[in-house]
Amino acid sequence: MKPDDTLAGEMQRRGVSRRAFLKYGSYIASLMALPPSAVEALAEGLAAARRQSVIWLSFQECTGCTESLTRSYSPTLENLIFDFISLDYHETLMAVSGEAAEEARRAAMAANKGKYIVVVDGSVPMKDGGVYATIGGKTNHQILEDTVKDAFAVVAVGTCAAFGGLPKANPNPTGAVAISTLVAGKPMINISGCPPIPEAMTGALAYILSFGKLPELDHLSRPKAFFGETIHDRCYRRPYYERGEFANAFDDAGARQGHCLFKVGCKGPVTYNSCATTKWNGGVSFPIQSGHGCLGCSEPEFWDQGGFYRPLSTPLGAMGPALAGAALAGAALGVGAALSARSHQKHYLASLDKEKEKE
Ligand code: FSX
Repeated sequence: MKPDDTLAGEMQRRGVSRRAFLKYGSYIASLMALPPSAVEALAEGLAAARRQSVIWLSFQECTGCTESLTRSYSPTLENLIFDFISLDYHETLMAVSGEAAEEARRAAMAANKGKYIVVVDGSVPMKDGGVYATIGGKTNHQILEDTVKDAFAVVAVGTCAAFGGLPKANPNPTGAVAISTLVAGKPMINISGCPPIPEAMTGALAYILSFGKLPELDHLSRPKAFFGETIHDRCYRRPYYERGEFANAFDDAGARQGHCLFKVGCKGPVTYNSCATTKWNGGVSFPIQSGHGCLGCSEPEFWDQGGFYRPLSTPLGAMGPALAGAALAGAALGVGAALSARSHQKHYLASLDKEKEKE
């Protein structure tokens, strides 16, 4: 592909019609719940976008984020969009290695000064001078600082990069930190999840390509389009929750009848992500649909928050008629989801604090 080709032009050469391409743009826009006025703008912006240099840095992580991206439902335009992006450095996916790989990173930075996007997965070890993860004799911290200084924007993918994730979990032996604690003065976005949903990664990148700016973000710098609601808000099992019908074990009658998984530890009420709507593997399923509660993997500290199978608190369905009635009245007014998420989070975190005090 010539460097000045547009994305629509490249897709046309691959047999994807402009109409199909614009449809893809509309699909991304609808995934991101953009207003109708922005749908055409995103599709046209994406069609006219030129090759974007992306430098992908991998630090302390399990490579699940890259696996997630490469295992996105294939063949789709999500895959092709990454053919359009010039992925100039990615240790796992690039053909070269060693000094040639480092040279490719330096060359991409020089050729695209101020324009390239740095995608980072994994956290950075800061303890003992950062000796726990080095590449070519440089610490992760040095590589990050060096690469980010001339970048246009930084995208932290995965909970490790966004919040520290597994490497930062207690007792955090390497002094792992999130990327946002080390990057200042650059537009930055977090796409959390362990791993993140592929469409959340491609959708956010498509938005940046189309509009040249970051999408609207929440208080944790995540795109609101994918992280604006809890799993519980959109869970198809929610009617069971509201009626107080729960699985009490993974092999009981409630579980077999598809009842709510709250009592077997589902963290859906306090987890902001789009698994319940976007789903995984091309929209086939998501953990709750497969019979397992949400682990809360897109939230900070999820590894340390009291156990995957521990219930959050008393579910609304077990609150008694008066309180449950008030909550349901709230739901009818459209405020129930937010209220229940907030009250669950409050009770859950308070109960953890009490346990810590006892220890
Ligand atoms: Fe972390 Fe990603 Fe979990 Fe793994 O790169 S978010 S451990 S899926 O691989 O960083």
